Formats: sequence, C-alpha cells, structure tokens
Amino acid sequence: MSGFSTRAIHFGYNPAENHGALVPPIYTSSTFSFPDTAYGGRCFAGEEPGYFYTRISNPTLALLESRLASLEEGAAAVVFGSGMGAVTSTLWTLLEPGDEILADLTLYGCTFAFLQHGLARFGVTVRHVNMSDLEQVAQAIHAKTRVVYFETPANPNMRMADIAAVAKLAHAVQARVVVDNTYCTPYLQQPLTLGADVSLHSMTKYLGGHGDLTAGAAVFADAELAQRVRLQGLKDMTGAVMSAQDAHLVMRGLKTLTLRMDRHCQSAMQVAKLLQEHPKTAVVHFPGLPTFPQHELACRQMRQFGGMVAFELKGGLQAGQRFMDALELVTRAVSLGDAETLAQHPASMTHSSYTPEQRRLHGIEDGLVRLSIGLEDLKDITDDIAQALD
Ligand code: 7XF
Repeated sequence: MSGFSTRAIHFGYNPAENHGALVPPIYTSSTFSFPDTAYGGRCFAGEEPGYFYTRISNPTLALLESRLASLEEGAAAVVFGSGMGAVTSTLWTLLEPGDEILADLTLYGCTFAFLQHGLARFGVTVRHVNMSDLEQVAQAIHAKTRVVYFETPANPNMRMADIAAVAKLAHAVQARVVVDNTYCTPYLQQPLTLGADVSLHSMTKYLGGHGDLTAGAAVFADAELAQRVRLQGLKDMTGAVMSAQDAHLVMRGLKTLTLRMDRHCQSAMQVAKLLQEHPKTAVVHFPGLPTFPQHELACRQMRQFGGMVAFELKGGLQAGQRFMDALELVTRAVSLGDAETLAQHPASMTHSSYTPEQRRLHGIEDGLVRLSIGLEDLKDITDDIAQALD
C-alpha cells in the first residue's frame, strides 16, 4: 500500500477512466437513470450495486468515502452533510430504546445536547464517565452498554482517553466504540487500528481545511455496519446527505492535509510554550507539553500533538474575555482547523448548550479560551497573542 499522503491525493481514482481528467469530476445529479424497470427494482432491493439516488450514494461521494476508509485503515466510510449528521446518523442506527450509551464527561456542545435532548428523550439511557480514568470506565460499563463514545483529545479541554484500553473494556460486553477523531484527523491518530469500531469526523474542520464547507464522515471497521448506517441512519432517519460540490472541496483539502497538519502542529507547540512561560497564564492544555497530565499517552497514541490549544488566564473569565477582545490578527470565531488562527470562548459559545452547573461537573472551566492555530507565519501569530496577553 502506498503512503498516507499519496493515498490522500490518488486513492480510488484513475484519470484514464475519466477522459484523462486529473481532478475527479463532480457528479451533481440527484438521481440516476435505470436501463429498464427490473434493474431499478433490483437497485432498490439492494441486489444491484449501481447508483440510483444521491441521498443513498453518488459517485463523487463514493470516491471520497473510499479515500477516507483508506486513510483511516477502515473497511468502509459514509459521508454526511455535517459532523452532527455523522454523529446523529451513526448513533440513531446503533441504539434502541432500553440501550445505554456511556459517553465521556467532555464532549462538543451539540453532541452533548444531542445525547441529552435527542437520545435520552427516546428511551436511551445516557451516562457520562471520565473516560481518562480507566477504573471509572471499567466500573461504569455493564451489559446494557451498547455504545461507548468519546473524543480524544476532547473539545474543548483536551483531556485524552486511551483508545485501545477503553476498546478492550467495551468489547468485553460487546459494546461498540465510537471515537470522534475530528481534532486529530486520520493523519495524527487512527482509532480503528487501536480497536475502535467507528471513527467520526466533522470534515468542516481540518479535512476540508479552508472554512468553506460543512461536512461529516464516519469510518467503520465493519463494512456491514457502514451499510446499516447508510441505509437507516442516513437514508431514513437524518437525511443528512453531503453535496457533491462539498465532497470535491474535501478531496481538494485532503491533498494538502499532511502539509497543513505538520504546520498546524509545529505552530501550536510554539504557541503552547509561549503561553506556558507567560506569567499571566494559570494553565495550558496541550498534549505536547511535558507537563500535560497525559503527555505519555499522547506520545503513544498520536503521531503529533495537534493544532488545538486551550488555556486559562489567572484572571479567569474576565481576563480571558479581555484577552480575546485585544486580539488583532487572530480571529474571534468558533470552528477549527482553518488556515486562519481562531479564538473562541467555550462557555459562552461552543459549549453554551451545557448549563453552568453541567460545565462545572464536566470539567469545562468558564475562563477557558480555545485557540485553533492556523497557517499564518508563526511570528505573526505569537506577536498577536503576546500583545493581547500584555
Ligand atoms: O456539524 P459540524 O460539522 O459543525 O461538526 C460537529 C462537531 C463534531 N465533533 C467535534 C469534535 C466538533 O468540534 C464539531 C464542531 N465543532 C465546532 C467547534 O467546536 O468550534 C462547532 C462550532 S459551534
């Protein structure tokens, strides 16, 4: 098998089969014609592999799916119109009333809201545990646990979970392990090779990489489960289909994924060091710092330490807000993984779906500031952060 970057550029596409076109064509068609009625019937019965309607599958989406499956070393992938489309389509397929999902304490705000306001309202028991603490996980998992769900590093406080160890505990009760791999991308971390069953992405972030699309993906160790998520979760339950134009943009983003990630990671390391050495910061959360509590796990589980940094100033919430308002180059905006360095305040923005009490219980401090380190010249990023700290 060729290397990661080569597959990110070439996998699954042969120009000779497409008039020599270097860039794969974008199939915008929502529907596909049948040579005869019997063929159409066989498509709907699942007896014919052909395309028939884009909400189920489309050649442009299928190419992206095969590329993602290759990059994650999975059996199959399904793409969606957003990261939340991937989360909801997958979990609606895996869970039934009476089942239990065991989720980490810290989750992206809308994922947390979906568990609380979506799954819990339809008879699924939702429990949270500190996924970083294997003893707590071992005690919390029981026979009704069908899904174990976490992000690592978690949005926004960067806490990590040991994918292989959690998977071992979950598989002992036949629960599926679903990991949100958005922060890492398959270049930095491959949950399926560590034993996870599903690796989810918001492709709105690093995989798209340019802040100009919303998209999601789920990559599966088991192709049959991928097909169930496609035919139940995506087709019938959420309808969260991705557009072919956006699939084209994600494939364009994938071509430079490794280059961009290398730069994001290098710059984030320098920003984390600058913050840690500054007298005004109280705590810096970055897996690459030797003081990070799970630094050893990060070295083992991630290829590099990622492009996300979270920190708190000694002055807490007010100081954090003053810092954010003093930024000039760094842009105040949610989302992450873009070329532009972005700063946001989780308690009032991405994690405002938690109540203040829940944030306290779930380890999301009100003073936390989150940075997505972009691709600008490092000196311009650090100069802006330093002047805002001053
Ligand atoms: O539906 P989306 O493409 O926005 O993806 C949802 C999602 C799923 N998992 C993780 C780990 C995410 O970070 C996201 C989106 N997070 C953005 C953020 O944290 O800035 C959303 C802005 S409100």
